[in-house]
Amino acid sequence: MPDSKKRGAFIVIEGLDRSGKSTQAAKLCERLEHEDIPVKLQKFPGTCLSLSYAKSTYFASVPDRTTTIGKMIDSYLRSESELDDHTIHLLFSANRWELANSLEKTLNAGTTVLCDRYAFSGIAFSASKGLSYEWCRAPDVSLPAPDLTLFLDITPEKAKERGGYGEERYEKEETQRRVRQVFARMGEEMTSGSQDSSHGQWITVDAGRGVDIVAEDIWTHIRPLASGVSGPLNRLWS
Ligand code: 2DT
Ligand code: MG
Repeated sequence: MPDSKKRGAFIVIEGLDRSGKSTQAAKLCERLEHEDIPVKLQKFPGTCLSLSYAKSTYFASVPDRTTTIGKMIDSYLRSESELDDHTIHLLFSANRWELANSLEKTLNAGTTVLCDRYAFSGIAFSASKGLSYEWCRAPDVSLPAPDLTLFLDITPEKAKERGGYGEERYEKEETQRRVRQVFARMGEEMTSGSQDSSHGQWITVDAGRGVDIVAEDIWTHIRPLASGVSGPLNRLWS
């Protein structure tokens, strides 16, 4: 049971496509529920989902990019529209900002939030296209910062073996390889102490292993946060 004086933990799961984010988020949700920890799943790009909705719809891979901005992003990812790289980057960030207030309220009400992708995907995917890393980070400065980010690390080769990529814009081995390089840079910066700690803790998890082994590994990092967090929410990079 969570401590009523504490807020919920803000946990982000990041990684390449096919790294197992959705599978692990589902397992983690179930485990937290089993421990009587109130938990909500949030997906970016997308909207906030209750667990029952998540179980019935989200994990059946139905796109949940339901806000007005989410719909624009969805159309871009499906190559149904073209947008300048800067423009789509700002839309992804705007999608986080439009959901930031409700996210914060949920956390302050004592509910743990599990977030499938966040600002780190924003930077990794846009910077991999050649946009400046600093420019990519700027619009997400001062968003609610996660307490913990789990980066599910997998090689693009191994990810591809898991049934291949889908049809969306970034679901190509070469793209994923470049994105992984930016994630690696981010991970180094966030664990080296060369930056302030307002981005929360960053843990790299070897996601090339079996589902249950990865889930157990993840749980060891989540357990200390499961009963809630005492301090206020940090702001990303500020
Ligand atoms: P899913 O496969 O998880 O639905 O993601 N992306 C995501 C960005 O380029 N910028 C962002 O800020 C976010 C959150 C990653 C769809 C794709 O959108 C990319 C893959
Ligand atoms: Mg995808």
